[in-house]
Amino acid sequence: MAAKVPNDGALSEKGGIDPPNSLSKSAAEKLKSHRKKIPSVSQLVKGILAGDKAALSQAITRVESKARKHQKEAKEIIEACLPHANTSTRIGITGVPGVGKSTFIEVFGKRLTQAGHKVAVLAVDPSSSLSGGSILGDKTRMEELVKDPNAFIRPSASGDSLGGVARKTRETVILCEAAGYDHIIIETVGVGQSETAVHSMTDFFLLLKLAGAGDELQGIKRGIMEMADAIVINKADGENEKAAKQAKLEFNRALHLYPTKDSTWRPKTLTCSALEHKGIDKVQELIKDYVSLTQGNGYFQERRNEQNKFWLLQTIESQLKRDFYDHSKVKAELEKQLQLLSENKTTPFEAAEFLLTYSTKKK
Ligand SMILES: Nc1nc2c(ncn2[C@@H]2O[C@H](COP(=O)(O)OP(=O)(O)O)[C@@H](O)[C@H]2O)c(=O)[nH]1
Ligand SMILES: [Mg+2]
Repeated sequence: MAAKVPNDGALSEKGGIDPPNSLSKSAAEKLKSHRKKIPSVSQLVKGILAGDKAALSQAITRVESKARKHQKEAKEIIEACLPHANTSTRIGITGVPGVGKSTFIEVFGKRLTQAGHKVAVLAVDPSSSLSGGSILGDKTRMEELVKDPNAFIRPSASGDSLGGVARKTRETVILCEAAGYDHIIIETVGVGQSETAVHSMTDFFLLLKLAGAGDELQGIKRGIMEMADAIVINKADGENEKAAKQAKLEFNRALHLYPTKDSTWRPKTLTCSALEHKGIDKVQELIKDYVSLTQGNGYFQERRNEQNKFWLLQTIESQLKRDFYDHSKVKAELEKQLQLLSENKTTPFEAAEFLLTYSTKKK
């Protein structure tokens, strides 16, 4: 084989062994990245507004980056995109692993793009820093959508706190909207408080469920029923169809126990089979009905305003907290106060007050 290579003399000196794959690959990538010019903020903004997926991806990477330089750039990009944002229907989808979220999003997303829409799929999954992004693995289940020029799928941002992940996702939504995506689907597996986070950044919240053995209402996290604008029982196919219909009735009954929402929308229950593409059209119609109702009565905008207010306060709180604990003097004094506390020489309240005065002093 080596004889076919024209300059095999040089090769045979190495005993005919190919250079290690990983080495040559990383070396090639290094070379490539040196040659490729890093796009400027204005280039990225221009790309995003033109709907260029590569520019969008690169901008999101800046949003997700911890480097100060990138964070500054991200801020500029977001600012430039903001006037073009706020244009989409934001849909939150939650449900336990295996319920069929990815399969559902694949079919639902396809329907939307076929109707001329542009769909972005994002995820809030605080656990994904361990698994490397839940959607990443799911991309195989979204085979069609991944290839669709009118769909954009982004694995969840990793982060050490839900607040951090949620912020990045919210900023990513702005960029996606500026890039022309008129439907943003945000998926969560419901770890910790992630449902609440997704609920507070979406217009419509959909809970995917499975028909169980008569205990459908058990094991459902408190508050989720209240958040849901629709409960959709998936896998309503084959032998499961009857149980799904039964579950639908039960959920419907349960939903009626909740007070009417500010939106005046009555949460609905549906059944579907993402696998057999059945009932997805009904879900699509339902969301359309919801949007036209809430846009008509002003609730749609009101809720977004409320969400903005929530995130503003949330951001202040987390920033204050971080500044406090990052304060060099606080760090040292905290240890001392904890020691005093253990010796019964102070009270938690006195110690807290003492420490809080430090955070207002200069570092
Ligand atoms: N029978 C049936 N299986 C489904 C349906 N939707 C999804 N599945 C299957 O359920 C499994 C989990 O689906 P997936 O979309 O990955 O769930 P996720 O973890 O919620 O994203 C896969 O094996 C799917 O093929 C459905 O409507 N009917
Ligand atoms: Mg999935």
